[in-house]
Amino acid sequence: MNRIKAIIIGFLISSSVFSQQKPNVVFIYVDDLGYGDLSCYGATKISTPNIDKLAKQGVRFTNAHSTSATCTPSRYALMSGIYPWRKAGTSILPGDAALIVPTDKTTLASLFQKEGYQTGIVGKWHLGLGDKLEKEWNGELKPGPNEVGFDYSFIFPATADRVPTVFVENNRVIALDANDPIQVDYKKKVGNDPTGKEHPELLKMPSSLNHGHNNTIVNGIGRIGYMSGGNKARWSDEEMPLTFLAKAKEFIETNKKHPFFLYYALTEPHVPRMPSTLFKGKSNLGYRGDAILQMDWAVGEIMKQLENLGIAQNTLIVFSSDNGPVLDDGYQDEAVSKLNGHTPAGVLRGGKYSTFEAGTRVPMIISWPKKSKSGVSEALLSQIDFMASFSKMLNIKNNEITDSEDMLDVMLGKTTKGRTILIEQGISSLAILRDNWKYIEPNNRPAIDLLTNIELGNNPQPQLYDLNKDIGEKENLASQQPKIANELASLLQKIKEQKNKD
Ligand code: NG6
Ligand code: CA
Repeated sequence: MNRIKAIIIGFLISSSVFSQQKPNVVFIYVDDLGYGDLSCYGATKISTPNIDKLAKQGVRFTNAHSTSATCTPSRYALMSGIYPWRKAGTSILPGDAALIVPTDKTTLASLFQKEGYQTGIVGKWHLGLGDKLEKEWNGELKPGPNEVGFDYSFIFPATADRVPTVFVENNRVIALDANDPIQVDYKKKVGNDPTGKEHPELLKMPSSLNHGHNNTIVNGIGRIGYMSGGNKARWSDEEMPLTFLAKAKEFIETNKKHPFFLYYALTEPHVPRMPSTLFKGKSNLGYRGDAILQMDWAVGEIMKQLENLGIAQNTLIVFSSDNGPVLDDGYQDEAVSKLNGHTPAGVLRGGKYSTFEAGTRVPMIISWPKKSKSGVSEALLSQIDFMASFSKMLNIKNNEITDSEDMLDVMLGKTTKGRTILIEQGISSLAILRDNWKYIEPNNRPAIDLLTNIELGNNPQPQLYDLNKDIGEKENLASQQPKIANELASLLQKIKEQKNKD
């Protein structure tokens, strides 16, 4: 009897020790932040002291990538561990799209949930809600984040420039008024709210010409898509990021005694850039710079809170961006005219949407004070690898994973032996990296996006760059090195043809 007792007690002690050791994870995911936008990545015209501090205590990666040069596919990959170009329907979603994350597969969130973590998402979602386009915005918006592994969710559905501009908490729009039901349409106008197109005089920030952010006006800003109703539920742009911060902190406070996984997806510095009053004009670089300062401040607030609660040592923080930078992405917000020599993409070519490096090579910092080393790592790493790496960290065998690679030791700075091969997804073409070589498949789409003035990386000829010698992708070596170019072309083809297990 005593032996059995001892075994039980021993088991309880060891499992409680284990549960104490499990780190909390705060995954901070920002929107459209470029490789050169932070002072720890070399920016001199803007200072981001809080993120710099995080970089000092953790590992700062110089060759880390989102899977894609836009938001929805990058976020899909993060959640699923599957390259988004394998799945139709994973490009930038409208605000009324149905959920694209499968509810019957392991996600980054359900991985933690199955291990007994409290899981939460606060911020931008952009992976669809409900099972079809037409939905009852006044009812339960199911399935959503809560059906794919999050115990708690406080989100806005798509992007800040897309309707509906409301918060959705655990499947329901908050501050909903039954007498003022919400309707959303992306094809035709609904209700009587003025649009930016009809009433540009009502706009506090004009839309850029030809970008089309001129449908329903909310908070003096023209949006993509039409909405009516829900007047009390609509957030203001100045308030929304502060609300997200407050909710993220509330989630941490509630779960401080329990292992938690928080996916905190900030909207900054995505358009429309309309920072809170405190930050307006602070950067001297226009609202884009101000939004970056606001974002840095929010990261600092989270770090401070973790320290004050005494859980900073055993909390793993990831900081990264969903795609590269863009200046004019729909609004006349002086992002271009007030740039003042700042280089959002740093030394890289291209930007958001691009198959050149600036499309997907983004800032990434990982810090787990108790376990990770500090320093700079040049290892090749992708956000798609979090699925396999966190599975490893949690001791979970996950057979569904195919494209994700276990990079836990790289993430913790224990080795710099990262990936050897990675696929990058621009808006209209794919590229493959193998060691120092990068091959971009030929593509007949425009070389430059006329709206954003970004070089997309498209070229009817194959492109090959030696990133060790030419990180700015200036010299196309495809005709000088046909063997390498052909090898990479067929490797890319082979990877494309691989079937996923689902
Ligand atoms: C583009 C929008 C851009 C932005 C982007 C999504 C136009 C002309 N441009 O289609 O403003 O909303 O979609 O950005 O409509 S992302 O970071 O969420 O991918
Ligand atoms: Ca984005």
